[in-house]
Amino acid sequence: MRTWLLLVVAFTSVCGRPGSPRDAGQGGVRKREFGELTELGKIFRRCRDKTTPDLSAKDGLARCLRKHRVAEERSGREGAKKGRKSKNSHKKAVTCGETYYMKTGEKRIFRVRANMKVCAIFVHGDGRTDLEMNCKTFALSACRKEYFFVQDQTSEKQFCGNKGPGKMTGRRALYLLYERLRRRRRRPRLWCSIEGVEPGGAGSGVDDGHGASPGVQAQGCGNVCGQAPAGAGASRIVGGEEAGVGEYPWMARVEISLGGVGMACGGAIVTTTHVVTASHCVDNEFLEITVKAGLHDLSSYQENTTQVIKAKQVLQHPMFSPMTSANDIALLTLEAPLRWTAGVGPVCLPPDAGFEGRVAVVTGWGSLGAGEDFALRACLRAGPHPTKLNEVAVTITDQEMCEEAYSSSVFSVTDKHICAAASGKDACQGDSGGPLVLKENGTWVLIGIVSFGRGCALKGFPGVYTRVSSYDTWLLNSIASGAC
Ligand code: 4AZ
Repeated sequence: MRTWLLLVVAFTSVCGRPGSPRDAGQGGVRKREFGELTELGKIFRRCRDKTTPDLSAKDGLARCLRKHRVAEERSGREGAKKGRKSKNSHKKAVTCGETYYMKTGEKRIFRVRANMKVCAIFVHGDGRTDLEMNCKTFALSACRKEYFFVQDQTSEKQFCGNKGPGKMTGRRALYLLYERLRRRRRRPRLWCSIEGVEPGGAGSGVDDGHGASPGVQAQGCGNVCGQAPAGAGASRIVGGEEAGVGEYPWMARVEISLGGVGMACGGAIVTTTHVVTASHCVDNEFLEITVKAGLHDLSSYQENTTQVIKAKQVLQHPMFSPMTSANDIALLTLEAPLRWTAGVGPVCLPPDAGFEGRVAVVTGWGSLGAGEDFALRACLRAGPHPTKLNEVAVTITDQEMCEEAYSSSVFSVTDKHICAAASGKDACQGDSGGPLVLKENGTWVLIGIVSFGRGCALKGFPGVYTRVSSYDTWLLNSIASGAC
């Protein structure tokens, strides 16, 4: 972690994680917090997580819902429509409680009528079709009165008031739930079209209607990813400095040993058994890899908070090129699961968005100063390395400018990279594999993995990171189902 002014300011606050869904109290009767799931929402989530969205599991979701009496309510009008061919049969209103498998070109309408109390539907692409949802009309009462709940295979979000979901594309499945909790004066206005379209590779994650969607998480994990103590990151953007203890719970130290020689890289925890790092850090089949989570100070080992687990599998991206550094991403599978604690937790995978001009944070135990020579991708080099985890705030640069800066380099920058820079601040030797994160709608998402760069904090040469959103699908497919 290179900083121009080496301002290493001790930051002593050991923060808890207020508001984290993981910390939500259990049992007893208490008011539902904003955004927290209702009982129905929880059943809904359970049904989603239990059911794989392949066609062999056809109707599994609907059956699960019926078992929990969620799909019972079918208004006479909607029920009567079932099976009847409408004049406009490609553009049909949905029936509450149904599961739909949509072909390309098919369209359904989810709308809320004034007398509706609850309505849940499941929509899947038929395997060769992506789903697009567009809510053209959205005006509900306050969340304590009614809400619209949208899940896809990896994320979920609740909407109420006038803030509906934005246009959502590239979904393989959508689970929609409207629920009226108490009387409301306002007539609900909710009209969403769901359309089957040719797969187009757009990102996943439920959109909040503000452009980019929040983070993506492995299926069935609930919303535990991307939670950090309040105040983490952005407030302390002056030079690089020591991170707070437990400030970045997804930060992992990846220790690599080859025939007794040790190196270290950074890594990002994404599930209890998976850590994302750079492929160049683990590019040898004889490595022994140990992951340390919850670690802060390398010089005073924190036995109580640090979890040390060996990696049992290393999955390098199949198209990784050590020559050009293309596809510099790898997924480590741990021998045993990590325990989520205040200082150890997962980061979310990112939505597919640009991020240019946004401020992000990179963390690591890498070098505090480096020469201007082209930084080869050794994970740990001699030189001043901090013993405490450092953080640095950097701005995502213009993509074209970065591609141009590295155009004559063998390590070329493509749209599968993301670049970040700030005057006198950068990732450096030893930071490789570490996370570049930013906070998206209250959730921290992993937008980059430290990959390479010319020197460190060298003017005109931003730090280059593997663009994680380009690998969301690869990661999600590589994370064994059930891992969370
Ligand atoms: C490295 O060798 C390294 N300034 C990481 C990041 C950068 C340079 C070198 C970017 O691990």
